[in-house]
Amino acid sequence: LFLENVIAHPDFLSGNYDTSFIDTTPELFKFDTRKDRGTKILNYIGNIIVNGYENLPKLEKKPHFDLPRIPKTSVLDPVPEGTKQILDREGVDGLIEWIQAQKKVLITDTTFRDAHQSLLATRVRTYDLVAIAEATSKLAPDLFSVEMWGGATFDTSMRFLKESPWERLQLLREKIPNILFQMLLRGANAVGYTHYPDNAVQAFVKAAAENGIDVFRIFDSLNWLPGMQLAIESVRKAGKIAEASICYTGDILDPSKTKYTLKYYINLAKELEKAGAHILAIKDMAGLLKPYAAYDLIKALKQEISIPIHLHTHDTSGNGGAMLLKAVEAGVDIVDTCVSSMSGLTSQPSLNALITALERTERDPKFHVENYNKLADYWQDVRKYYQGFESEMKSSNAEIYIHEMPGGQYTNLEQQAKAVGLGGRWEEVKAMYATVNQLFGDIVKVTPSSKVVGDMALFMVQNNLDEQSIFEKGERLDFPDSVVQFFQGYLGQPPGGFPKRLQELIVKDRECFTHRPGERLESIDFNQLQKELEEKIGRTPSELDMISYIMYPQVFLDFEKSRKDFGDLSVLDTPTFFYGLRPGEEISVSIERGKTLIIKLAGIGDLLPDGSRIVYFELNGQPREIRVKDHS
Ligand code: 3PY
Ligand code: ZN
Repeated sequence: LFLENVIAHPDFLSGNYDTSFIDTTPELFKFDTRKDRGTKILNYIGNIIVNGYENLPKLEKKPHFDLPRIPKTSVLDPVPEGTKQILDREGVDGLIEWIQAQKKVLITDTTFRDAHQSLLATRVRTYDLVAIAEATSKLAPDLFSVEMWGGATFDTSMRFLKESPWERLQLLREKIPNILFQMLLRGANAVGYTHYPDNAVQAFVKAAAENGIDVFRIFDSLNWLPGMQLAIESVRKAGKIAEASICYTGDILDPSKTKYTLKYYINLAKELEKAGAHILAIKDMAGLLKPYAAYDLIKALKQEISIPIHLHTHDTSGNGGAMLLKAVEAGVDIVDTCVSSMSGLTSQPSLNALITALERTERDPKFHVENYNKLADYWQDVRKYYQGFESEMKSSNAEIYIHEMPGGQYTNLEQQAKAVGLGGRWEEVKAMYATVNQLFGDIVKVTPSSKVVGDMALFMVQNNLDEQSIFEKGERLDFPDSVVQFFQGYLGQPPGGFPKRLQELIVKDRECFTHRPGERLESIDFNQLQKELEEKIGRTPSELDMISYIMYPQVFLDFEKSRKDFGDLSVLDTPTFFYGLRPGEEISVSIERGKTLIIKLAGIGDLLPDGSRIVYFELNGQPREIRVKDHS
């Protein structure tokens, strides 16, 4: 007799037991919580049908979407060699030499990360990335890199999409074996919003490298060198490419702006080169770098440093394409762009446009634009799935030079403002964002420092405060946590330090520090953590689980619960994931190789007295009923 749990035990069945049973035979109380995968998925779809997807308006009927156009490539075609093979064959130094030897400008495609972080609130799902991955590897083998991980994608994938960021990385790596994979790493903040202990950052970098990341773009949200050093060292140790960033803010051509000058950026670039950067990134996260400023900056940097330069921008003002051309003229080595149908506005400038603009010039990247046009068709179709996350911004906007908000923050802060009831006061929030920046002493604004400025702007608009009232009432005000921690020094030190009086008002009697936060944070004890997490999730966590948990404890636990309740949702197509099914609609879901579920929605029952509804499905031809609580 195989006893799975207590219910099958003869003593239990005969009623011959007391409460000591649980102490003497604990193994019998481990219930197998696996429900069948079909039922789990039906539970998810049923819930979406009745209640809708969080943060999207619930629609009476699922919109109709045409199948996205996936460019045809033959599985028999070999995958062309690319930059990944150069790195694997010749090592980091060999790859850097190869970059230096190129006359053509090299191109990074950000479609898989920053483009959708900036346009669609980071919501693009692994399903839609994987579907176009093979075509990308075959049609775009000349890319320098695909930026496809890090930044906000790490938490968003677990938090909103209920899928694992690590599985995304592994699946894409399998499908794109020929192009370097690039991620955005927030220095000592890794992929989070706060500093982590040193050994957490080291473990994160090591795991990211082992699972497929080649190029780590490292930045500090205040351009603070000590916030980047450990990450640079960790990447070097992992044998990967450390690309360290100067975050660009202000305007080097404006003589009245004396804080972020050409000299300031050159000094920082030299320090980064000295700290071990293989490549220098100019990270123009808000799109403030104007065409002629880019020319001056890159010309000067080319004289002062000897590592390659990789330029990143956002096209919010509409000047992005012009700026890239001036940068190419000045000798930039690599530029970030994305596929045309995901480009422009708060995203990157169009790859398709740039490569045609450079045709038959000295630095012609010699790409086949028709290939990118095919990839653009796919993205145009897929983008429609995510229409509910699109920003209100419909045209380029030069007000960016006033509020200086990073591209990746714009749609997110807009959503945050709506969530706290300030949707109608969005213009005021943007103006306040600029006011807060000045109040804080004109800081670099990029995750997480940009979030602090955003939180303070929302706080001030919500409470009808202005600059003057902050100083008058500051002692009695309860500032947002992120603002207090920022002024305590949790994100590091801004150039020129914090404005003293404001710091006193905000921090009150809490402690402030000026050294690296990682130095005072206790190291993670991974053995201890494994035990702690095992108790919480009822299984032995993998190293990757532990890293996710360190970065985002509650988000990871919620994600784990979703996996238990609903199974792996990354197998669902996106329209079903967001909108459920129409009555009569049938889909097939491939849950693993050779295992497919055919799911059909037969009907939705009336509201029952207990506030629930029965959703009627057919699962592989068999009727199935799912009871769902109606939250409306
Ligand atoms: C991020 O940190 O997510 C960014 O995209 C910053 O620009
Ligand atoms: Zn960006």
